[in-house]
Amino acid sequence: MRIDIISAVPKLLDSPFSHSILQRAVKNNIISIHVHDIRAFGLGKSRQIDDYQYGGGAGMVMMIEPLFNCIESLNKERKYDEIIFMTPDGALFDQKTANSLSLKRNLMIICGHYKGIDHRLREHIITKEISIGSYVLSGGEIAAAAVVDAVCRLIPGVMNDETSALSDSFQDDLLAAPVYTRPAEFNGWKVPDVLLSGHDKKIEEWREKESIERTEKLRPDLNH
Ligand code: 6GU
Repeated sequence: MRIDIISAVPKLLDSPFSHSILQRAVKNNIISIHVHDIRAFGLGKSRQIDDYQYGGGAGMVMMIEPLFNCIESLNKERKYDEIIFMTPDGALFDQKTANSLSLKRNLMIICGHYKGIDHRLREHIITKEISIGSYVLSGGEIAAAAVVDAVCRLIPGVMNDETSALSDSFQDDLLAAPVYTRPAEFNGWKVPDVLLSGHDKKIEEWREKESIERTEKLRPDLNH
């Protein structure tokens, strides 16, 4: 999968894909992530990318031209399955969306800043709008990093058995069961006996029961 991210603050995206699982996926050519600075498409000597909004009001708006030109330069190179705009008024991102995006070949992600982007881009160019939660971030970059992480780890070959995505929380609208490692007792705090029993079926039943109980208690909104 190829992911192109358009940003006014590309430095914010230096680190998230340079470590751990995503770094390995990049090295193994399973994913490639390309960050583009909108400023390169800015207007005039000052490379302007934002302007006051029509009708007045506080806050700058990202101009249509630099973004459009940046998007078009990429569209000329390949066909994108989705052109995604990261915005707090987008559709709430969830595991289902991550699963469906993980099946695509080419994704373009646009990070908003300031008051937002000229709405004509949303009307004519953007194919999907995503929010990662009901709160406001100062830009779309951190949200984009969250989406890219959630999507990429689902691509076959990105994770090994140890990090299998199948037993993740949310994969079947259930939270994951608690996990423990050695020592079996610390400070008098014990690991549940069943996990030390070596009895696979009992362990599986215990995990399933814990999953259901934790989901009902902590996330009653999930309908498993
Ligand atoms: Cl995608 N962007 C911004 N700026 N804030 C957010 C968000 C996105 N999702 C939740 N809050």
